[in-house]
Amino acid sequence: MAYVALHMKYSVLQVESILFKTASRNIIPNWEGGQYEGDDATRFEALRLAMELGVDYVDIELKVADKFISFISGSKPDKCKLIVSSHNYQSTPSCEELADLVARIQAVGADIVKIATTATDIVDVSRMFQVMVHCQVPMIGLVMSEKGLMSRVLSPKFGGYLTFGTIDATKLSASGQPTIEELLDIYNIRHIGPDTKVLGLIANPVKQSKSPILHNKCLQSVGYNAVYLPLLADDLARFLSTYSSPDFSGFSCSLPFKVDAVQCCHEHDPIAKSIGAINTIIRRPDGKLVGYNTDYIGAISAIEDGIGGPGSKDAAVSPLSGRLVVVVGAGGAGKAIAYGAKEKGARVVVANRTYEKAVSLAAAVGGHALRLAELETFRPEEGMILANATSLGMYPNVDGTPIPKKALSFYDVVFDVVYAPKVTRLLREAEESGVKVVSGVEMFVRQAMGQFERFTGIEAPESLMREIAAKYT
Ligand code: SKM
Repeated sequence: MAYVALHMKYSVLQVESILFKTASRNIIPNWEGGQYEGDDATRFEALRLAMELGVDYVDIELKVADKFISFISGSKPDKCKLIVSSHNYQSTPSCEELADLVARIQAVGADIVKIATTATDIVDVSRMFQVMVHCQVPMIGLVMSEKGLMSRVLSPKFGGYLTFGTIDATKLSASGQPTIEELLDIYNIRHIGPDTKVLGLIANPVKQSKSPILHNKCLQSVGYNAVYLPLLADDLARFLSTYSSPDFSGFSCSLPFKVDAVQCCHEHDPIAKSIGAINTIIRRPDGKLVGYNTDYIGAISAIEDGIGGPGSKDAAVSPLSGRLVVVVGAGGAGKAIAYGAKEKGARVVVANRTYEKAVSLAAAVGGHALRLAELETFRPEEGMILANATSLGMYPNVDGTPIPKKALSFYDVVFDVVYAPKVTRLLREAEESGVKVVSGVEMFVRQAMGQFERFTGIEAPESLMREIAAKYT
């Protein structure tokens, strides 16, 4: 058996002893989108045998449910529940179509309705939630693909009968399936219920992020009833207007949405407004979205501590004061660092692939703009500080770097916002060139502390955060 179903009311041991389906996706027939090419007679026999051997559930597709029910003709033991399922590997239909499907599945005599659709956009999952909360019979509603992950983790919140987790991450029975370990240890699924608040990182891509593991472990440590999800979105405004209930109470926001987030929020913290980028969104009880920027303090304090020596961050004068800071990237993170460097009295140079964006950010902080190619020879003075605020070098494109290695020796300190991997190509080459480096992990932890406090109103457990960041980055 390649996966087990996690029944909300069962203990782990009980769950693992349930033979839920005779195999994985390869027993779903090819006409239902699976890989099973055999005949129904053989499959029906296997399911009947499983029933006789005492399984708790059998799962049969709606298209052949009538045929299967006549085949077993009243011989189903009382304890065995019949799940009747429908799979859609292309899309998620409208609420009306889903409700109609529920009614058709109920009509054939299912004990449990199961519908698995596919998310082409994360907002598709909301339709499954709507149908699940209104369903009068036990229902399993799952939305496949990475964009559908929410449907699997939030199943207990929206009244789902059970959810699926794979035992082995390399053997998924459907796309987007988390592992049992992730469901239990990271998402703490046994504690998710109707009142659980939903937090998460809205980004694209999002898989590389360590925020879910970091925030979930910290939420658990303080006993706060919330779960933090990776939210792979295509459009920030569409996401926020779809998941607009008070329970969707806070979000981190990363590439490529930090600048769009400014338009999406009703109110802004003054610093976030001046920066023009937001990495934290809080939904107030009145429904209004308020935007903050915790990147700024996270990055700048990490760089100040990294520079060290006299004039450290606690001194009246920042160690950045009077220094030349070269910021590569003019997106959300670039804006936060350029703004912060200027606030600390540094002179700022901005280099960016799209030169016009470098010009506009440089103008906003009273600095100068460079083309990316100019970094190779740019050396107006000694003691410069380089901050990479692009995603170059981030998983999976770990070979990327914003500047040729030979130019790194022009700098005293090199900082990278990328923290996955912990040692990026930029940081490795800087170290090889004898330059002091400041890891993105420092900024990651510090910006997350600010977010955690806004999400929960509770002081962030800093040492636990550092422990988790050290273990998982
Ligand atoms: O600003 C942060 C964001 O809050 C979380 C994050 C991540 O999880 O990778 C990266 C940064 O953009």
